[in-house]
Amino acid sequence: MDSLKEKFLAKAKPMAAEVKAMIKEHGDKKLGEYTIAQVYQGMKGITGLITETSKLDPEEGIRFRGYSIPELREKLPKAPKGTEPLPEGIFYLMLTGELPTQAEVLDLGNNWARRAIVPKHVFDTLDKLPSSTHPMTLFSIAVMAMQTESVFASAYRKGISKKDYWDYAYEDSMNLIARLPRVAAYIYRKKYKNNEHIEPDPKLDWAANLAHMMGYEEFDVKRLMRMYMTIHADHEGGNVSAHTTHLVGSALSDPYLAFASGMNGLAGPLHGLANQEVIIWILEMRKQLGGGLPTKEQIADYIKKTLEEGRVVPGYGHAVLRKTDPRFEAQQDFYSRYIIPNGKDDLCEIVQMVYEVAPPILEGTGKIKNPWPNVDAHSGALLMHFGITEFDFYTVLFGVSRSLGVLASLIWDRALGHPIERPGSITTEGIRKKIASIEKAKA
Ligand code: HAX
Repeated sequence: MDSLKEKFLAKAKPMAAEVKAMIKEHGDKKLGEYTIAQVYQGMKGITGLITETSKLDPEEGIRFRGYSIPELREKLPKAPKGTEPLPEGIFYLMLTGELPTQAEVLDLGNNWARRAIVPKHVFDTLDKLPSSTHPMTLFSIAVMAMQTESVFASAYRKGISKKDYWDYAYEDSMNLIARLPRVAAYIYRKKYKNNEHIEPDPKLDWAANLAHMMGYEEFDVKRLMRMYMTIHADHEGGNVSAHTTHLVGSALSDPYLAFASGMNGLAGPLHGLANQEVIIWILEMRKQLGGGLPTKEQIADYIKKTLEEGRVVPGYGHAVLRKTDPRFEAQQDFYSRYIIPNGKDDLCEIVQMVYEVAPPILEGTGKIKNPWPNVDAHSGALLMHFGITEFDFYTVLFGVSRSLGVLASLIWDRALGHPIERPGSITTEGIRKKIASIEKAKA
Protein backbone atom coordinates (compact mmCIF):
# COMPACT_ATOMS: atom_id res chain seq x y z
CA MET A 1 0.00 0.00 0.00
CA ASP A 2 1.50 3.40 -0.96
CA SER A 3 2.07 5.91 1.85
CA LEU A 4 -0.73 8.29 0.75
CA LYS A 5 -3.20 5.42 0.62
CA GLU A 6 -2.14 4.33 4.10
CA LYS A 7 -2.56 7.88 5.39
CA PHE A 8 -5.99 8.16 3.75
CA LEU A 9 -7.15 4.89 5.28
CA ALA A 10 -6.01 6.01 8.73
CA LYS A 11 -8.24 9.10 8.35
CA ALA A 12 -11.17 7.49 6.53
CA LYS A 13 -11.75 4.47 8.75
CA PRO A 14 -12.56 6.33 11.99
CA MET A 15 -14.48 8.99 10.07
CA ALA A 16 -16.68 6.40 8.34
CA ALA A 17 -17.54 4.97 11.77
CA GLU A 18 -18.22 8.46 13.14
CA VAL A 19 -20.54 9.34 10.22
CA LYS A 20 -22.46 6.09 10.66
CA ALA A 21 -22.93 6.80 14.37
CA MET A 22 -23.84 10.44 13.64
CA ILE A 23 -26.60 9.42 11.20
CA LYS A 24 -27.93 6.93 13.75
CA GLU A 25 -27.99 9.35 16.65
CA HIS A 26 -28.65 12.71 15.01
CA GLY A 27 -30.11 11.76 11.62
CA ASP A 28 -33.52 13.32 12.33
CA LYS A 29 -32.13 16.76 13.21
CA LYS A 30 -32.99 19.48 10.62
CA LEU A 31 -30.38 21.39 8.58
CA GLY A 32 -32.75 23.92 7.00
CA GLU A 33 -35.85 24.62 4.97
CA TYR A 34 -36.26 25.46 1.32
CA THR A 35 -38.63 27.45 -0.84
CA ILE A 36 -40.54 26.99 -4.08
CA ALA A 37 -38.15 29.49 -5.78
CA GLN A 38 -35.17 27.35 -4.77
CA VAL A 39 -36.75 24.25 -6.24
CA TYR A 40 -37.44 26.03 -9.55
CA GLN A 41 -34.09 27.86 -9.64
CA GLY A 42 -31.45 25.18 -9.49
CA MET A 43 -31.67 24.22 -5.79
CA LYS A 44 -29.34 27.11 -4.91
CA GLY A 45 -28.81 27.53 -1.19
CA ILE A 46 -30.20 24.09 -0.35
CA THR A 47 -27.53 22.16 1.53
CA GLY A 48 -27.95 18.66 0.15
CA LEU A 49 -24.44 17.31 -0.30
CA ILE A 50 -21.49 16.25 1.83
CA THR A 51 -18.15 17.37 0.36
CA GLU A 52 -15.01 17.06 2.48
CA THR A 53 -12.43 18.67 0.22
CA SER A 54 -13.40 22.37 0.18
CA LYS A 55 -16.06 24.85 1.27
CA LEU A 56 -17.27 27.97 -0.54
CA ASP A 57 -18.32 31.00 1.47
CA PRO A 58 -20.38 33.53 -0.55
CA GLU A 59 -18.61 36.52 1.02
CA GLU A 60 -15.11 35.17 1.37
CA GLY A 61 -14.61 32.64 -1.42
CA ILE A 62 -13.21 29.14 -1.45
CA ARG A 63 -11.28 27.45 1.35
CA PHE A 64 -9.59 24.12 0.76
CA ARG A 65 -9.68 22.17 4.02
CA GLY A 66 -9.84 25.50 5.81
CA TYR A 67 -7.07 27.25 3.84
CA SER A 68 -7.77 30.27 1.61
CA ILE A 69 -6.03 30.65 -1.77
CA PRO A 70 -3.51 33.27 -0.51
CA GLU A 71 -2.66 30.96 2.41
CA LEU A 72 -2.17 28.00 0.09
CA ARG A 73 0.00 30.00 -2.30
CA GLU A 74 2.22 30.67 0.68
CA LYS A 75 2.09 27.38 2.59
CA LEU A 76 2.00 24.55 0.02
CA PRO A 77 5.33 23.07 -1.10
CA LYS A 78 6.87 24.58 -4.25
CA ALA A 79 9.10 23.27 -7.02
CA PRO A 80 12.84 24.11 -6.73
CA LYS A 81 13.13 27.89 -7.39
CA GLY A 82 9.35 27.93 -7.76
CA THR A 83 7.04 30.52 -6.24
CA GLU A 84 3.66 28.89 -6.88
CA PRO A 85 2.35 25.76 -5.11
CA LEU A 86 2.71 22.34 -6.65
CA PRO A 87 -0.80 21.01 -7.38
CA GLU A 88 0.32 17.65 -5.98
CA GLY A 89 0.14 19.43 -2.61
CA ILE A 90 -3.46 20.56 -2.95
CA PHE A 91 -4.54 17.02 -3.86
CA TYR A 92 -2.72 15.69 -0.80
CA LEU A 93 -4.39 18.35 1.35
CA MET A 94 -7.87 17.67 -0.06
CA LEU A 95 -7.50 13.92 0.40
CA THR A 96 -5.97 13.86 3.87
CA GLY A 97 -6.89 17.22 5.40
CA GLU A 98 -3.19 17.86 6.15
CA LEU A 99 -0.67 20.19 4.55
CA PRO A 100 1.99 17.95 3.00
CA THR A 101 5.71 18.25 3.51
CA GLN A 102 8.06 18.74 0.56
CA ALA A 103 8.99 15.03 0.77
CA GLU A 104 5.32 13.93 0.73
CA VAL A 105 4.64 16.05 -2.35
CA LEU A 106 7.70 14.65 -4.09
CA ASP A 107 6.59 11.13 -3.22
CA LEU A 108 3.11 11.78 -4.65
CA GLY A 109 4.62 13.25 -7.83
CA ASN A 110 6.75 10.11 -8.26
CA ASN A 111 3.71 7.96 -7.61
CA TRP A 112 1.80 9.72 -10.41
CA ALA A 113 4.81 9.55 -12.75
CA ARG A 114 4.85 5.75 -12.34
CA ARG A 115 1.14 5.59 -13.22
CA ALA A 116 1.26 8.01 -16.16
CA ILE A 117 1.31 5.63 -19.13
CA VAL A 118 -1.71 6.16 -21.35
CA PRO A 119 -2.82 3.08 -23.33
CA LYS A 120 -2.29 3.39 -27.08
CA HIS A 121 -5.94 2.80 -27.93
CA VAL A 122 -6.80 6.13 -26.26
CA PHE A 123 -4.64 7.98 -28.78
CA ASP A 124 -5.99 5.81 -31.61
CA THR A 125 -9.52 6.74 -30.57
CA LEU A 126 -8.67 10.45 -30.57
CA ASP A 127 -7.00 10.13 -33.96
CA LYS A 128 -10.17 8.69 -35.48
CA LEU A 129 -12.27 11.75 -34.61
CA PRO A 130 -12.80 14.67 -37.03
CA SER A 131 -10.28 17.49 -36.58
CA SER A 132 -13.18 19.89 -36.00
CA THR A 133 -14.13 18.08 -32.75
CA HIS A 134 -14.05 20.48 -29.78
CA PRO A 135 -11.13 19.77 -27.38
CA MET A 136 -13.54 19.22 -24.48
CA THR A 137 -15.37 16.56 -26.48
CA LEU A 138 -12.02 14.93 -27.26
CA PHE A 139 -11.07 15.11 -23.58
CA SER A 140 -14.28 13.47 -22.43
CA ILE A 141 -14.01 10.75 -25.10
CA ALA A 142 -10.38 10.08 -24.12
CA VAL A 143 -11.40 9.59 -20.48
CA MET A 144 -14.17 7.23 -21.61
CA ALA A 145 -11.70 5.33 -23.82
CA MET A 146 -9.45 4.89 -20.77
CA GLN A 147 -12.29 3.27 -18.85
CA THR A 148 -10.96 -0.07 -20.14
CA GLU A 149 -8.34 0.37 -17.39
CA SER A 150 -10.80 0.69 -14.52
CA VAL A 151 -9.77 -1.56 -11.64
CA PHE A 152 -13.01 -0.60 -9.86
CA ALA A 153 -15.16 -1.87 -12.76
CA SER A 154 -13.22 -5.11 -13.18
CA ALA A 155 -13.11 -5.83 -9.44
CA TYR A 156 -16.83 -5.08 -9.09
CA ARG A 157 -17.57 -7.51 -11.87
CA LYS A 158 -15.65 -10.21 -10.00
CA GLY A 159 -17.43 -9.29 -6.76
CA ILE A 160 -16.05 -7.03 -4.05
CA SER A 161 -17.15 -6.06 -0.58
CA LYS A 162 -18.61 -2.57 -0.02
CA LYS A 163 -15.89 -1.87 2.52
CA ASP A 164 -13.25 -2.12 -0.22
CA TYR A 165 -14.88 0.23 -2.77
CA TRP A 166 -12.70 3.14 -1.68
CA ASP A 167 -9.51 1.18 -2.42
CA TYR A 168 -10.43 0.59 -6.08
CA ALA A 169 -11.76 4.15 -6.40
CA TYR A 170 -8.41 5.37 -5.05
CA GLU A 171 -6.45 3.33 -7.61
CA ASP A 172 -8.59 4.49 -10.54
CA SER A 173 -8.49 8.10 -9.40
CA MET A 174 -4.72 8.12 -8.96
CA ASN A 175 -4.21 6.51 -12.38
CA LEU A 176 -6.62 8.89 -14.03
CA ILE A 177 -5.05 12.02 -12.49
CA ALA A 178 -1.59 10.76 -13.44
CA ARG A 179 -2.60 10.28 -17.08
CA LEU A 180 -4.66 13.41 -17.73
CA PRO A 181 -1.75 15.77 -18.51
CA ARG A 182 -0.57 13.40 -21.26
CA VAL A 183 -4.09 13.13 -22.67
CA ALA A 184 -4.62 16.90 -22.59
CA ALA A 185 -1.26 17.61 -24.20
CA TYR A 186 -1.96 15.01 -26.89
CA ILE A 187 -5.23 16.75 -27.72
CA TYR A 188 -3.44 20.10 -27.85
CA ARG A 189 -0.64 18.92 -30.14
CA LYS A 190 -3.03 16.91 -32.33
CA LYS A 191 -5.34 19.85 -32.86
CA TYR A 192 -2.96 22.78 -33.03
CA LYS A 193 0.63 21.57 -33.53
CA ASN A 194 0.53 19.33 -36.62
CA ASN A 195 0.00 16.18 -34.59
CA GLU A 196 3.64 16.38 -33.46
CA HIS A 197 3.74 14.98 -29.95
CA ILE A 198 6.19 15.44 -27.07
CA GLU A 199 7.03 12.64 -24.67
CA PRO A 200 6.56 13.26 -20.93
CA ASP A 201 9.61 14.08 -18.82
CA PRO A 202 9.32 12.00 -15.63
CA LYS A 203 11.68 14.38 -13.81
CA LEU A 204 9.16 17.22 -14.04
CA ASP A 205 6.30 17.84 -11.63
CA TRP A 206 2.73 17.16 -12.79
CA ALA A 207 1.88 20.72 -13.95
CA ALA A 208 5.31 21.49 -15.43
CA ASN A 209 5.13 18.24 -17.36
CA LEU A 210 1.82 19.32 -18.86
CA ALA A 211 3.40 22.60 -20.03
CA HIS A 212 6.39 20.64 -21.38
CA MET A 213 4.22 18.14 -23.31
CA MET A 214 2.19 21.03 -24.76
CA GLY A 215 5.49 22.47 -26.02
CA TYR A 216 6.13 25.27 -23.50
CA GLU A 217 9.49 25.11 -21.73
CA GLU A 218 9.67 28.65 -20.29
CA PHE A 219 9.84 28.81 -16.52
CA ASP A 220 7.00 31.35 -16.42
CA VAL A 221 4.58 29.04 -18.26
CA LYS A 222 5.38 26.23 -15.83
CA ARG A 223 4.85 28.67 -12.98
CA LEU A 224 1.49 29.73 -14.43
CA MET A 225 0.47 26.12 -14.96
CA ARG A 226 1.25 25.27 -11.32
CA MET A 227 -0.91 28.13 -10.10
CA TYR A 228 -3.67 27.45 -12.64
CA MET A 229 -3.84 23.76 -11.65
CA THR A 230 -4.00 24.71 -7.97
CA ILE A 231 -6.69 27.39 -8.06
CA HIS A 232 -9.09 25.53 -10.37
CA ALA A 233 -8.91 22.24 -8.44
CA ASP A 234 -12.14 22.41 -6.42
CA HIS A 235 -15.08 24.67 -5.54
CA GLU A 236 -17.02 22.61 -2.98
CA GLY A 237 -19.57 20.01 -4.09
CA GLY A 238 -22.52 21.74 -5.73
CA ASN A 239 -20.95 23.12 -8.92
CA VAL A 240 -21.92 21.22 -12.06
CA SER A 241 -18.66 19.31 -12.60
CA ALA A 242 -18.26 18.28 -8.96
CA HIS A 243 -21.90 17.47 -8.43
CA THR A 244 -22.12 15.45 -11.65
CA THR A 245 -19.03 13.42 -10.81
CA HIS A 246 -20.44 12.72 -7.35
CA LEU A 247 -23.92 11.89 -8.67
CA VAL A 248 -22.73 9.50 -11.39
CA GLY A 249 -20.25 7.92 -8.98
CA SER A 250 -23.09 7.32 -6.53
CA ALA A 251 -24.48 4.70 -8.94
CA LEU A 252 -21.09 2.97 -8.50
CA SER A 253 -20.17 3.97 -12.03
CA ASP A 254 -16.37 3.82 -11.85
CA PRO A 255 -14.21 6.97 -11.55
CA TYR A 256 -13.59 7.11 -15.33
CA LEU A 257 -17.33 7.15 -16.10
CA ALA A 258 -18.05 9.57 -13.28
CA PHE A 259 -15.24 11.98 -14.18
CA ALA A 260 -16.12 11.99 -17.91
CA SER A 261 -19.68 12.95 -16.94
CA GLY A 262 -18.35 15.77 -14.78
CA MET A 263 -16.27 16.99 -17.73
CA ASN A 264 -19.34 17.08 -19.96
CA GLY A 265 -20.81 19.48 -17.41
CA LEU A 266 -17.63 21.54 -17.23
CA ALA A 267 -17.89 21.94 -21.02
CA GLY A 268 -21.01 24.12 -20.66
CA PRO A 269 -20.64 27.89 -21.28
CA LEU A 270 -22.20 28.79 -17.93
CA HIS A 271 -19.54 26.67 -16.18
CA GLY A 272 -15.97 25.90 -17.32
CA LEU A 273 -16.37 26.88 -20.97
CA ALA A 274 -16.75 30.46 -19.74
CA ASN A 275 -12.93 30.77 -19.86
CA GLN A 276 -13.00 30.38 -23.65
CA GLU A 277 -16.10 32.59 -23.93
CA VAL A 278 -14.38 35.46 -22.09
CA ILE A 279 -11.54 35.58 -24.61
CA ILE A 280 -13.92 35.28 -27.57
CA TRP A 281 -15.98 38.15 -26.08
CA ILE A 282 -12.93 40.40 -25.57
CA LEU A 283 -11.47 39.64 -29.01
CA GLU A 284 -14.83 40.33 -30.64
CA MET A 285 -15.09 43.64 -28.77
CA ARG A 286 -11.60 44.61 -29.94
CA LYS A 287 -12.41 43.65 -33.51
CA GLN A 288 -15.60 45.71 -33.52
CA LEU A 289 -13.70 48.69 -32.10
CA GLY A 290 -10.88 48.40 -34.62
CA GLY A 291 -8.19 46.84 -32.35
CA GLY A 292 -5.91 48.35 -29.69
CA LEU A 293 -6.91 49.26 -26.15
CA PRO A 294 -10.57 50.30 -25.87
CA THR A 295 -11.64 53.16 -23.61
CA LYS A 296 -13.73 52.49 -20.51
CA GLU A 297 -16.69 54.16 -22.23
CA GLN A 298 -16.36 51.78 -25.18
CA ILE A 299 -16.19 48.79 -22.83
CA ALA A 300 -19.29 50.04 -20.99
CA ASP A 301 -21.17 50.37 -24.30
CA TYR A 302 -20.11 46.87 -25.33
CA ILE A 303 -21.31 45.39 -22.02
CA LYS A 304 -24.68 47.15 -22.42
CA LYS A 305 -24.94 45.87 -25.99
CA THR A 306 -24.20 42.31 -24.82
CA LEU A 307 -26.98 42.58 -22.24
CA GLU A 308 -29.42 44.13 -24.74
CA GLU A 309 -28.81 41.18 -27.05
CA GLY A 310 -29.98 38.89 -24.24
CA ARG A 311 -26.52 37.37 -23.81
CA VAL A 312 -24.50 36.93 -20.64
CA VAL A 313 -21.28 38.81 -19.93
CA PRO A 314 -18.92 35.84 -19.60
CA GLY A 315 -16.66 35.67 -16.56
CA TYR A 316 -19.10 37.66 -14.41
CA GLY A 317 -21.63 36.40 -11.91
CA HIS A 318 -21.75 33.30 -9.75
CA ALA A 319 -24.37 31.00 -8.31
CA VAL A 320 -22.86 31.18 -4.79
CA LEU A 321 -20.17 33.89 -4.60
CA ARG A 322 -21.22 37.44 -3.77
CA LYS A 323 -17.84 39.15 -4.16
CA THR A 324 -14.82 39.15 -6.46
CA ASP A 325 -13.61 35.57 -6.79
CA PRO A 326 -10.30 35.10 -4.89
CA ARG A 327 -9.22 32.93 -7.83
CA PHE A 328 -9.58 36.06 -10.03
CA GLU A 329 -7.53 38.02 -7.50
CA ALA A 330 -4.80 35.35 -7.46
CA GLN A 331 -4.50 35.78 -11.23
CA GLN A 332 -4.42 39.59 -10.96
CA ASP A 333 -1.60 39.13 -8.47
CA PHE A 334 0.22 36.77 -10.87
CA TYR A 335 -0.09 39.40 -13.60
CA SER A 336 1.31 42.19 -11.39
CA ARG A 337 4.13 40.09 -9.96
CA TYR A 338 5.42 38.23 -12.98
CA ILE A 339 4.21 39.97 -16.13
CA ILE A 340 3.98 43.73 -15.51
CA PRO A 341 7.70 44.04 -14.54
CA ASN A 342 8.51 42.93 -18.11
CA GLY A 343 5.88 45.18 -19.70
CA LYS A 344 2.10 45.48 -19.58
CA ASP A 345 -0.08 43.10 -21.58
CA ASP A 346 -2.99 44.55 -23.56
CA LEU A 347 -5.44 41.71 -22.89
CA CYS A 348 -4.69 41.62 -19.16
CA GLU A 349 -5.16 45.40 -19.10
CA ILE A 350 -8.57 45.00 -20.78
CA VAL A 351 -9.51 42.36 -18.17
CA GLN A 352 -8.67 44.96 -15.50
CA MET A 353 -10.67 47.68 -17.29
CA VAL A 354 -13.70 45.38 -17.62
CA TYR A 355 -13.38 44.74 -13.87
CA GLU A 356 -13.60 48.48 -13.23
CA VAL A 357 -16.53 49.03 -15.59
CA ALA A 358 -18.76 45.92 -15.51
CA PRO A 359 -19.93 45.54 -11.87
CA PRO A 360 -22.02 48.77 -11.63
CA ILE A 361 -23.64 48.05 -15.00
CA LEU A 362 -24.46 44.46 -14.04
CA GLU A 363 -25.71 45.60 -10.65
CA GLY A 364 -27.84 48.24 -12.40
CA THR A 365 -29.86 45.51 -14.14
CA GLY A 366 -31.39 44.80 -10.74
CA LYS A 367 -31.47 41.07 -11.33
CA ILE A 368 -27.88 39.80 -11.46
CA LYS A 369 -27.14 38.61 -7.93
CA ASN A 370 -23.36 38.78 -8.19
CA PRO A 371 -21.90 41.53 -10.41
CA TRP A 372 -18.29 40.53 -9.66
CA PRO A 373 -15.79 38.55 -11.80
CA ASN A 374 -15.30 34.81 -11.37
CA VAL A 375 -12.20 32.69 -12.05
CA ASP A 376 -12.83 32.58 -15.80
CA ALA A 377 -12.69 36.36 -16.27
CA HIS A 378 -8.88 36.32 -16.09
CA SER A 379 -7.43 32.92 -16.93
CA GLY A 380 -7.55 33.16 -20.73
CA ALA A 381 -5.69 36.49 -20.83
CA LEU A 382 -2.76 34.97 -18.89
CA LEU A 383 -2.61 31.97 -21.21
CA MET A 384 -2.79 34.25 -24.27
CA HIS A 385 0.10 36.29 -22.88
CA PHE A 386 2.34 33.23 -22.88
CA GLY A 387 1.39 32.28 -26.45
CA ILE A 388 -1.25 29.66 -25.62
CA THR A 389 -3.71 31.36 -27.92
CA GLU A 390 -5.94 28.38 -28.78
CA PHE A 391 -8.83 29.40 -26.54
CA ASP A 392 -11.02 26.42 -27.46
CA PHE A 393 -8.52 24.39 -25.44
CA TYR A 394 -8.74 26.38 -22.20
CA THR A 395 -11.52 24.34 -20.61
CA VAL A 396 -9.41 21.19 -21.00
CA LEU A 397 -6.81 22.78 -18.72
CA PHE A 398 -9.59 23.56 -16.25
CA GLY A 399 -10.69 19.91 -16.51
CA VAL A 400 -7.22 18.54 -15.77
CA SER A 401 -7.11 20.67 -12.64
CA ARG A 402 -10.69 19.88 -11.58
CA SER A 403 -9.81 16.16 -11.54
CA LEU A 404 -7.87 16.80 -8.32
CA GLY A 405 -10.90 17.94 -6.35
CA VAL A 406 -13.68 15.83 -7.77
CA LEU A 407 -11.67 12.61 -7.65
CA ALA A 408 -10.42 13.24 -4.10
CA SER A 409 -14.11 13.70 -3.24
CA LEU A 410 -15.09 10.52 -5.05
CA ILE A 411 -12.60 8.50 -2.98
CA TRP A 412 -14.14 10.00 0.17
CA ASP A 413 -17.65 9.20 -1.11
CA ARG A 414 -16.75 5.52 -1.38
CA ALA A 415 -14.83 5.48 1.91
CA LEU A 416 -17.77 6.99 3.80
CA GLY A 417 -20.19 4.62 2.11
CA HIS A 418 -22.39 7.35 0.62
CA PRO A 419 -25.39 5.70 -1.04
CA ILE A 420 -26.91 6.29 -4.45
CA GLU A 421 -28.14 9.88 -4.80
CA ARG A 422 -31.84 10.15 -5.49
CA PRO A 423 -33.55 13.44 -4.58
CA GLY A 424 -37.30 13.67 -4.93
CA SER A 425 -39.03 15.82 -7.53
CA ILE A 426 -42.41 17.51 -7.79
CA THR A 427 -44.65 18.55 -10.70
CA THR A 428 -45.87 22.12 -11.23
CA GLU A 429 -49.35 20.76 -10.49
CA GLY A 430 -47.98 19.54 -7.17
CA ILE A 431 -46.60 23.03 -6.45
CA ARG A 432 -50.00 24.60 -7.32
CA LYS A 433 -51.68 22.29 -4.84
CA LYS A 434 -49.06 23.04 -2.18
CA ILE A 435 -49.59 26.83 -2.63
CA ALA A 436 -53.37 26.38 -2.45
CA SER A 437 -53.14 24.41 0.78
CA ILE A 438 -50.79 26.98 2.37
CA GLU A 439 -53.14 29.84 1.32
CA LYS A 440 -56.17 27.93 2.65
CA ALA A 441 -54.48 27.30 6.00
CA LYS A 442 -53.68 31.06 6.28
CA ALA A 443 -57.27 32.13 5.47
N1 HAX B 1 -24.36 38.50 -17.63
C1 HAX B 1 -25.68 38.69 -17.93
N2 HAX B 1 -26.70 38.20 -17.20
C2 HAX B 1 -26.37 37.53 -16.09
C3 HAX B 1 -25.05 37.32 -15.69
C4 HAX B 1 -24.02 37.81 -16.51
N3 HAX B 1 -22.73 37.63 -16.26
N4 HAX B 1 -25.03 36.61 -14.54
C5 HAX B 1 -26.34 36.38 -14.22
N5 HAX B 1 -27.13 36.92 -15.17
C6 HAX B 1 -28.58 36.86 -15.25
C7 HAX B 1 -29.05 35.41 -15.33
O1 HAX B 1 -28.92 34.92 -16.65
C8 HAX B 1 -30.48 35.52 -14.82
O2 HAX B 1 -31.23 36.06 -15.85
P1 HAX B 1 -32.80 35.66 -16.06
O3 HAX B 1 -33.49 36.02 -14.77
O4 HAX B 1 -33.20 36.45 -17.23
O5 HAX B 1 -32.81 34.16 -16.29
C9 HAX B 1 -30.34 36.60 -13.72
O6 HAX B 1 -29.16 37.36 -14.06
C10 HAX B 1 -30.20 36.04 -12.32
O7 HAX B 1 -29.10 35.14 -12.32
P2 HAX B 1 -28.24 34.91 -10.99
O8 HAX B 1 -29.15 34.32 -9.97
O9 HAX B 1 -27.48 36.13 -10.65
O10 HAX B 1 -27.16 33.86 -11.50
P3 HAX B 1 -27.32 32.27 -11.61
O11 HAX B 1 -26.96 31.70 -10.29
O12 HAX B 1 -28.59 31.87 -12.22
O13 HAX B 1 -26.15 31.93 -12.66
C11 HAX B 1 -24.01 32.06 -13.60
C12 HAX B 1 -24.80 31.98 -12.30
C13 HAX B 1 -22.52 31.93 -13.27
C14 HAX B 1 -24.41 30.92 -14.52
C15 HAX B 1 -24.30 33.43 -14.27
O14 HAX B 1 -23.84 34.47 -13.43
C16 HAX B 1 -23.69 33.57 -15.65
O15 HAX B 1 -24.32 33.16 -16.62
N6 HAX B 1 -22.43 34.15 -15.77
C17 HAX B 1 -21.76 34.23 -17.03
C18 HAX B 1 -21.12 32.90 -17.40
C19 HAX B 1 -19.95 32.57 -16.50
O16 HAX B 1 -19.07 33.39 -16.27
N7 HAX B 1 -19.90 31.34 -15.99
C20 HAX B 1 -18.80 30.87 -15.14
C21 HAX B 1 -19.19 30.79 -13.67
C22 HAX B 1 -18.08 30.29 -12.79
C23 HAX B 1 -17.77 28.88 -13.11
O17 HAX B 1 -18.53 27.95 -12.92
N8 HAX B 1 -16.63 28.68 -13.71
O18 HAX B 1 -16.34 27.48 -14.22
